Amino acid sequence: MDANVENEEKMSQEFAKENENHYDESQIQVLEGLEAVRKRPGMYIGSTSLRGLHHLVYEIVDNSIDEALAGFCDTIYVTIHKDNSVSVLDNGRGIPVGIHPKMGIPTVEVVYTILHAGGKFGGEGYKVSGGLHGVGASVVNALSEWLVVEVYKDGKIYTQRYERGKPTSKLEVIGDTELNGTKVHFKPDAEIFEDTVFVTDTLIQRLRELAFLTRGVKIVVKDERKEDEEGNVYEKVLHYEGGVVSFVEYINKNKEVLHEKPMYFYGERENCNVEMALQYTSGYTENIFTFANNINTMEGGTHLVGFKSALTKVLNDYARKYNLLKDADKNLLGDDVREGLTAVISVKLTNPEFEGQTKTKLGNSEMRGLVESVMNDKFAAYLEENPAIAKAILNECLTSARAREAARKARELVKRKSALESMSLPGKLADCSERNSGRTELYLVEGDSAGGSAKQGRDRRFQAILPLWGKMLNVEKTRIDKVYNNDKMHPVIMALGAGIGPEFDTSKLRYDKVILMADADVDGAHIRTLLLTFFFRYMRPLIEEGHIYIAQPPLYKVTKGKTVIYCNTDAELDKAMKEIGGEADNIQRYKGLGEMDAEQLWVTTMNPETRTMLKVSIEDAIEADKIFTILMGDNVEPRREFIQQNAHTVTNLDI
Ligand code: 1YM
Repeated sequence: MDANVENEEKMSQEFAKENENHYDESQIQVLEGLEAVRKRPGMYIGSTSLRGLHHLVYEIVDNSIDEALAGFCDTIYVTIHKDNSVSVLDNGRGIPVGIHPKMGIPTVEVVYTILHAGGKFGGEGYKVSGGLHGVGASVVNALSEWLVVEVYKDGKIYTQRYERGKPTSKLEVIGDTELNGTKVHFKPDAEIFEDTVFVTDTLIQRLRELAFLTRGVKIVVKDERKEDEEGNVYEKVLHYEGGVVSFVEYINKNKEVLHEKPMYFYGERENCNVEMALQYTSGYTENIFTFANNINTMEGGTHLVGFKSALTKVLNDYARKYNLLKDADKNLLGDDVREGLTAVISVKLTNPEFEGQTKTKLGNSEMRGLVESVMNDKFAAYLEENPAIAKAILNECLTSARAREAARKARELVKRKSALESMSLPGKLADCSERNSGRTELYLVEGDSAGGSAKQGRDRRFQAILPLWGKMLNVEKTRIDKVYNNDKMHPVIMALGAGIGPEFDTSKLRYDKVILMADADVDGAHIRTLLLTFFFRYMRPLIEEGHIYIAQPPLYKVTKGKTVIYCNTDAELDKAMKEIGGEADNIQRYKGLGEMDAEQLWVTTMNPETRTMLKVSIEDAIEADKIFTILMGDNVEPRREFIQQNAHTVTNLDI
């Protein structure tokens, strides 16, 4: 904050009263600004769904994180209260309370009521900010039924209350304190949000990410809605002294690693810096997570490009220098050197430019050079200093290059086949007649008999059926070349027609929806998990772009006279029983898809007018990766633990 503001901060609050003109002026700005936010909340927080709701918390926490990055705060409390209000408390300097020279009202009121365009006002030099860049506080206020801010500063407790963004009191001193910090307590407005119930895990996932990215800061999450038997409030402490190194260790927790400690590299230039942690595993998947100013840059960008290019160059140089690659050998490719790699790259910069479809691609060209040069120097030095680790890593890269060559041949085969349209589609596929892929659906159906019913029951204009049978491949334990060749996966790859792995291209997809249809029993769950693992590892855009669905065949059929009601859950069954007055003629419990005839399958599960389906999405790629590793990987112990912890969430499992 600039010197002017600091001077003004010392002025008394009475100033505001004497300065009624200023006050009027700023009041008009308040009303106009907040009106805009309430009219079009999506413009400011993305959406008014659960995602937007949680976003409110992140906006407030971002201000505390900024204070931590500036070196003034090390502890943040986030509490979900019983009424689904949330409070955030930090031990920073406290938002300034002095009169703002331009606005004539206390600065904290400016922060909470005036929609400012970008960056914290008064900021100078090298300062970075995430989220809406410090402008989020007034947005959160506008979208809250009420919000109370408390500032602990200079021995006093200041407080002000707002409703739907408008002050309902002036900033007041309500007591003395020895503490420093800021507390914000708010209740999201039910007039704005579709759902106002916070999901603890969703908050924890993002706050954990922030705790990793802000080394040393302690974030304590409390949920007063949840109590254990002794009446203790649920509490989770997120505190990682290792920063991005801890982050990589967390991701690799259940994986076999090639070197014990992740590598760590740091570098900076005038206005930006980069931190990286890397650790190779013996697995086959590449896990690179990139962040810019703490925002997950899911679509990558310049920092990722710089990282990849240096990684490939350094490993090739090393392999040539020590004759691990012979003169006649081709260079290692990017895919070879990233197999089994887990990395977290976090950059901070003053003016980030976010591009791409979801505005999560970093555009600043200077970041490519910085990341590339830090990696070139420090990673090369690391390999020289750790020859045993270097050798272990290059060994894996060389094996991966050989597997890639085998995979290329297998993929060529797939491609050659699909070049001839007639040969390209698997024999078991009952295709639809519609050619416009915009509304077509592919059902992947477990078992030949259910496949038969589905074929008869479907609307053949836009619904295609591919029956799957026999033991599906567990891709988590299989190298890429074997996946391409596999006779169970091959028909799926061919039917979708969009390639696989690095060449997967959703624009070539032959169907808009890919619907997994399997029984509600252990085998069905297993097939679903195997298919989802496959899509997650080899066709991730399919999930990310929302093409994967899970069919929900009914569990019960209730008949009374001419009335037939199908029920998906026990709760629905209860409701149906009440509707028909308590007594049914026969309740039928479906054990599997095979028990339904074509007509029933159509009515209950396939007719777009009446069916319910689950859409598969990835809320959090890091958690998804962990769960697939646990469920499908080699380690038994974490799997046992996971199943024990989650058994209670399983419904409708018929063994
Ligand atoms: C629970 C939310 O907002 N903490 C917080 C915010 C600020 C400061 C400290 C702060 C910043 C500066 C100087 C500065 C903010 N200040 C402003 C503004 N926690 C929470 N803690 N002194 C205190 O950036 O120079 C905006 S946010 F603009 F008023 F300085």
